[in-house]
Amino acid sequence: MSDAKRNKTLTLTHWGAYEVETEGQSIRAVRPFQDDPDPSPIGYSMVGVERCRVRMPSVRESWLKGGPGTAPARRGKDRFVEVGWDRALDLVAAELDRVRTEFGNEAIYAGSYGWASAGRFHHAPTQLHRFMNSIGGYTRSVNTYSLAAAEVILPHVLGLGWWPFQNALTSWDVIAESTELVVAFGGIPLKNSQIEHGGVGRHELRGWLRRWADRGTRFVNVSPIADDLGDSLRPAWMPIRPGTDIALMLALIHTLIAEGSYDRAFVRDYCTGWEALAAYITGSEDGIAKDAEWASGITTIRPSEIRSLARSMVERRSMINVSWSLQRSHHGEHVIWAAIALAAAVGQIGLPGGGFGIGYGAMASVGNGAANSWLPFLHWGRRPIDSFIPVARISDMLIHPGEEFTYDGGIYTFPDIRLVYWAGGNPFHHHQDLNRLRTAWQRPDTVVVNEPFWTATAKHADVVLPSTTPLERNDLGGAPTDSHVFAIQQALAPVGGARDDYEIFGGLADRLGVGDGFSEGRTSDQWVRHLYEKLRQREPGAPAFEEFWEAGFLDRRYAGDQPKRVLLEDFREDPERHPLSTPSGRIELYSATIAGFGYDDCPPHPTWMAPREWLGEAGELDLHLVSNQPRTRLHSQWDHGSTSRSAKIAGLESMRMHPADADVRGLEAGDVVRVFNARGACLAGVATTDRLRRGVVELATGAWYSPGPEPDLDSTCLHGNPNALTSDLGTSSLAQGPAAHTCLVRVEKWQGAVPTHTAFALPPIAAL
Ligand SMILES: Nc1nc2c(c(=O)[nH]1)N[C@H]1C(S)=C(S)[C@@H](COP(=O)(O)OP(=O)(O)OC[C@H]3O[C@@H](n4cnc5c(=O)[nH]c(N)nc54)[C@H](O)[C@@H]3O)O[C@H]1N2
Ligand SMILES: Nc1nc2c(c(=O)[nH]1)N[C@H]1C(S)=C(S)[C@@H](COP(=O)(O)OP(=O)(O)OC[C@H]3O[C@@H](n4cnc5c(=O)[nH]c(N)nc54)[C@H](O)[C@@H]3O)O[C@H]1N2
Ligand SMILES: [Mo]
Repeated sequence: MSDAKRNKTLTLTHWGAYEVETEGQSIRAVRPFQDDPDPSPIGYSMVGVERCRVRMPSVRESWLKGGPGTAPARRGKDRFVEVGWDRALDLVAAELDRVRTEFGNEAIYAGSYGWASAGRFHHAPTQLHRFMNSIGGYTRSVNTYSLAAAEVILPHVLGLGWWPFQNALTSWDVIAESTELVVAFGGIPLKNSQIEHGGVGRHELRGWLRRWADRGTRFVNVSPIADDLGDSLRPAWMPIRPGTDIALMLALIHTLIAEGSYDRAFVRDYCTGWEALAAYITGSEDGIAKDAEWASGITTIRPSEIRSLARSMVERRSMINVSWSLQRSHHGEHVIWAAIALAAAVGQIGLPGGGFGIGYGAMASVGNGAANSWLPFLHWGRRPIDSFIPVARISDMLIHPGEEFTYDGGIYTFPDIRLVYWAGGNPFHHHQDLNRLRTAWQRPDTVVVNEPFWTATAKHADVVLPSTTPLERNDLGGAPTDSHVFAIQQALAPVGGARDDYEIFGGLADRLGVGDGFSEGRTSDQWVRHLYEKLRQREPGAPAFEEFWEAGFLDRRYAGDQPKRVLLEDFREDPERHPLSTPSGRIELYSATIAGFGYDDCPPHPTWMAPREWLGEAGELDLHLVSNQPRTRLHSQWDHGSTSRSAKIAGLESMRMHPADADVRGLEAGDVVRVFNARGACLAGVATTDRLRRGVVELATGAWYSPGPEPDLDSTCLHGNPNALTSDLGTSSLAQGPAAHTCLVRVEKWQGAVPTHTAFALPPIAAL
C-alpha cells in the first residue's frame, strides 16, 4: 500500500490526545499528542477498535418474542436476535411510550452514570438526559461514584460545593514554592493522574512532583500501598490499616492538644465547634481519649510515629492531602471532615502551601490552577419532573420500590422503575455487589443500553443499540480544567452498523414527535461548530472554526499564566468580609444542621466509627480488599485492549498481595486464586510484592464481569471483577455514597482446571 492512502487524524480520550494513523478501516498506529510531556500508554489499545463490537441492534430473544417483562431472569443468559435499525427504534420508542403513559415518566430510570467518551457533543449521558427531558423527564441520579460523600459533607463544613472547592484548591506552583511537608492519606497516585474527565492535553503532575521533591519537600505516604506515592520522592511510608484514617487524624489532633501546640487563634477565629470536637477527642465527652495509643490499636501505626508526625506538621509548612478513595468507604463523610479538622488544628489553612487538599493526583488537573476556563456543553434541557436517587442506591431502588430513603436531611421514596436506559456507563463494572445488582436488574420490564462494545451491561440488556466510538465521528473535546481544547476528527467509518448516540436519540425523538426540539435543526457537525462558536464568543482570541479544525487543537495558554491559588486565602485574610457560606460563616467542626438530621451513622462532628468491615474485626475473612483504580485502563474501558491485557496473569486480572500472605496460603506468583466472601467470589492471578502492607490485597476495578455457569459458579466472576465481592453499603444516611473500599475477603488457591471466562466473547446471537 502506498503512503498516500494513509491518513492521520487527532483524537481525544479521557487519558490524553493521540494522533491516529489509519489505512482504510484499519488503524496502523497510535502516537501520543506532540505537546504531551508524559503521555499515557492506555491510548495504544485503540488499535483494536473493532474487537468486541456490537455490530447491529440486538434484542434479547425472550423479550422480543414475549414483550416487555418476559423472563427477566434470563438477562445475561438468553440469546440476542439482530434486527434492523428501524425495527429496533420502533420497539424502543413504543416501550418508552407505554411506560410513560401507564406509569408516568418517573418509572424510567435514566440516571445512567458513567464516563462515556471525552468529546463534549457526543457525550452519551448528556445526549440521553437531553432526550429524556424532551419526552417528559425521568428519574435521575445525584452525586458521583467518585466523590459522593465529599460532595454532600463539604457544603456543611466549608459552605462550598464540590466544583467551586476543587477549582479553589491550592495550586501546584504554590506548593512547589512553599510546602515543606506533604502528608498524603492515600498518597498522590500518578497512575490516576493519567486521566481527566473530558481529556488531557498535557500530563504535568509527574514534572511538578519532581519539582516539589527537588526543593527538599518531605513526603509521608499514609496508605496500605507504598506505590501510592512515587519512590523518586523518597516518601516515608506509613502502611495504615485500611479504613482507619479517621482514628489517625483524631490522634494527631489529640497530640497537638496534649502538647499545647494546636493553633488556638485559628480554631477560635475561623471555626465553630472546636470545643465540642476537643471534648470528644480528649475524652471528656465519652471517657475515651483519642490519643496516639488509642489510634495505634486501630491503625497499627506506632504511637511514637503518630506523635512525631503531629509535631512535624506544626513545625513546618505542611499540606495534608486526602485521596478520594478514603471517602469511598463506610462513614466516608467523616474522613473528609476529620482531615479538615486536623488542618484547622495545625492552623495553616489559607496560608501558601499549607492547609489541606482533597485529591491531588486523583486526576490530571487536580491542583493545576488552570480551573475556570470555560467549555461549551450541550444543554440537558429543562427538567419536567424531579425524581432522583443518590447514584449508588440503584440496587436499593430496584429492589425496594416505594420504600423511603434518607439523603442530606431529606426523606424520599424510591420510585417503581419499569424501564432502565443506560448510555455511556457500565454498571456491571462499576456498581458494588454485582450479584445483588443482578437480582435487582430483574425487576424492570425493559433494559435498553447504547454501547459500542459487548460489555457485561450490554449483555444484561433487552435491547442493545450499537454506538460509535470517538474514532468514528467529529467532536469537540476538552476539560474545563485543562489547557487544551481538541478537534476530535473522524478517523474511521462507523464500525458495523453503529450509529452516533445523537442519531439514535434523534431517531427515537422523531418517533415520539419531539425530533425538532431535540435536534434544534442541527446535524451533528453543525452542533460541533455551534459549540465552538460559543467558545469564541467568550474568548475572542480563539481562531476561526476552520483554522481550529485544521490545527486540531487550541492551546488556551494564550490567555496567560493562571493566577497562583491558595485555598481559602480570602477567608483567612478577613473572615468578616469573606465569610464561608456555612450557617456560622466559619469552618464548622460541629454542625448543628447535621445534628438536626439525627442520623446515628453521621454524628455532628468528626467521629471514629468502626467500619462495617475492617481488619480490626476480621474473623474468617482475614484480608482487606482494596479495589482501586486500574493503572492500565480507565475503569472498564478498553479492558479488551492491548495495554490492559498485557498486565493480566493467565488471562485473569492480577491481584497483588504481600509475599508473607501468599506464603501462609501456599501461594506463589502466577497462581490462580479464588477470592471470596459471603456476597460472591472472583478468580484472579496472583502477583506478590512487599509494596503492600500485610493483610491487604489489591485488585483494581474494571475487569469485564464474567459470571460463571450455574449452578456452582453463577456468583463467581471468572475474570476478576472486584465488585463481585464489594458491599453495596451506603457511606451513611447523609450522602448514601458508594463504600467500595470497605470490604473483607478470603483468598485460596484455585483447585483443578481453571474455568475460562467469557468476558471478551460475544453473547450468543441468533440469525434472524
Ligand atoms: N470496587 C470499586 N468500584 C468502583 C470504584 C472503586 O474505586 N472501587 N470506583 C467507582 C468510580 S470512582 C467510578 S467513576 C465508576 C466508573 O464507572 P463507569 O463510568 O461506568 O465506567 P467506564 O468503564 O468508564 O464505563 C463507560 C462505558 O461507556 C462506554 N462508552 C464509551 N464511549 C461511549 C459512547 O460514545 N457512547 C456510548 N453509548 N457508550 C460509550 C464504554 O464502552 C464503557 O462501557 O466506577 C466506580 N466503581
Ligand atoms: N489510570 C486510571 N486513573 C484513574 C481512573 C482509572 O480508572 N484509571 N479513574 C479516575 C476516577 S473516575 C477517579 S474517581 C479517581 C479516583 O481517585 P482515588 O479515589 O484516589 O483512586 P484509588 O485508586 O481508588 O485510590 C487511591 C489509593 O488510595 C489507597 N487507599 C484505599 N483505601 C485506603 C484507606 O482506607 N486508607 C488510606 N490511607 N489509603 C487507602 C489505595 O492504596 C489506592 O491506591 O481516579 C481517576 N483516575
Ligand atoms: Mo470516579
